[in-house]
Amino acid sequence: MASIQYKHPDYFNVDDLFTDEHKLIRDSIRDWVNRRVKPIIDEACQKHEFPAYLTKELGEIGAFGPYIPEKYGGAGLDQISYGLIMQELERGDSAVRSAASVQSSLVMYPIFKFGSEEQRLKYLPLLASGEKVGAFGLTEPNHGSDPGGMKTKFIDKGDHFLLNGAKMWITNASNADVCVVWAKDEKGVVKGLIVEKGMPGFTAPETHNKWSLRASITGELVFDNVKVPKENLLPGVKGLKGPLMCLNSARYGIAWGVIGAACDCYDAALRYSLERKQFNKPIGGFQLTQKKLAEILTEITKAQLLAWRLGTLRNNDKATPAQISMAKRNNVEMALKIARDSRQILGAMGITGDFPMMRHMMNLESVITYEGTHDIHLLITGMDITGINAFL
Ligand code: TGC
Ligand code: FAD
Repeated sequence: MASIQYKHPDYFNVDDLFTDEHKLIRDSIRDWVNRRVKPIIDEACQKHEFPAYLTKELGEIGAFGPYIPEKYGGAGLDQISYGLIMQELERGDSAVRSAASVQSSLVMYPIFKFGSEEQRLKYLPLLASGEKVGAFGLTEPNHGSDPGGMKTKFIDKGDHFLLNGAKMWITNASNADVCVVWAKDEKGVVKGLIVEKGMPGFTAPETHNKWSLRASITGELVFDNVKVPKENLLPGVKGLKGPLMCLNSARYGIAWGVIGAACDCYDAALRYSLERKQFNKPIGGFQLTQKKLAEILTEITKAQLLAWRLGTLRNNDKATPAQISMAKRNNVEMALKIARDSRQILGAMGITGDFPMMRHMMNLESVITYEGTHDIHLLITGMDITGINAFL
């Protein structure tokens, strides 16, 4: 019901900043989310299941690798289009945006950017169409915020590499056909390897019992003497900057995505506040409710402008990693606070699955942690403005 009535907040006419093509793309994804995600997502979360049939549909609507060139199965779109797609998907659920942003920014992007032409042609079209699912293995049990300390390593065995180690908290893990895995070579240099489902010694157990991102698969990637063909090494990058460049793209997508979650909460809260009466008048008529709604809309508007500006910088290849960190950090915190404030506007009704706030709120607890925690992004900004590295 709420999804059919959805009215997107645009207080500062941000729409005027988009091209007709941007609006067409956004509206088509919005329509798909209304039809295919909204009606089923609460039940999927309650059951702690990713609706697997959505993967092929995400491929069909162009949500996988929108900015990857058409030659490789992508749509060749710009960064604003990518952001708008993430915004609409996350209005549905962070799990759906996660599925698209991992596949696009963390699997297709490194293969496109650092892969050989053979690797691009072999993997990208299948990932773009959703025939293959991807995962990105950086985080380890003992190395989350400091991925540079990773222990996963590979050694050169002449005609193949031998990979050992484990990755943890990996989106899509048990479902993935193609994993981009970051590991150290014998000299301790971080490099990317493509590990495929079914390689002997490779297992991917699922992580159960999550209260957040329940409609997303999370798991481990375990490598026990996995023989990786030499042609599966990504030849175009060495060092931690490889995975961190992928994170720039995914963090950018999150800065847009969470606007969708916030708008969904605001839309439901505004409508409810006009319908629900207490003391013989709509609760939207009380000053304290108006304060919440006005502040929510102000924060959404600021986040929309920040994301748009970051998108224009990225279109011109001018966005710095620190600018991306600031936008990811600001917009996720904004969305989490809005999920809480809008839930309060609904009183007891706000805790039910009939409304999206609790689901978004729980999801956003992961979003504020993954792709760099809230505090790590603050320290990246701190380092950028002072020139002093607080991590050392
Ligand atoms: P540091 O010594 O600062 O840097 C190492 C090298 O990397 C370069 N660099 C970057 N390059 C591109 N983009 C960035 N954002 C970069 N940040 C740093 C840097 O210039 C250096 O290059 P070079 O040529 O000198 O070697 O590295 P550090 O070890 O001190 O760590 C810095 C820190 C803490 C900022 C970084 O490691 C970090 O961002 N930590 C957070 C980890 C994180 O975000 N993990 C995310 C895992 S993936 C995930 O969560 C997916 S969720 C999926 C979903 O959506 O479902
Ligand atoms: P830690 O690094 O142990 O941090 C714990 C706390 O310490 C945090 O509050 C942190 O901010 C703080 N802290 C750490 N260092 C400092 C410091 N120097 N100064 C101040 N405070 C500090 N990873 C992948 O590689 N691929 C994925 O697909 C992926 N998907 C994920 C999906 C979900 C649902 C979740 C929850 C996580 C996922 N991650 C993935 C992992 C995610 O990136 C990490 O959880 C995140 O980077 C934080 O690492 P950690 O959990 O080990 O926390």
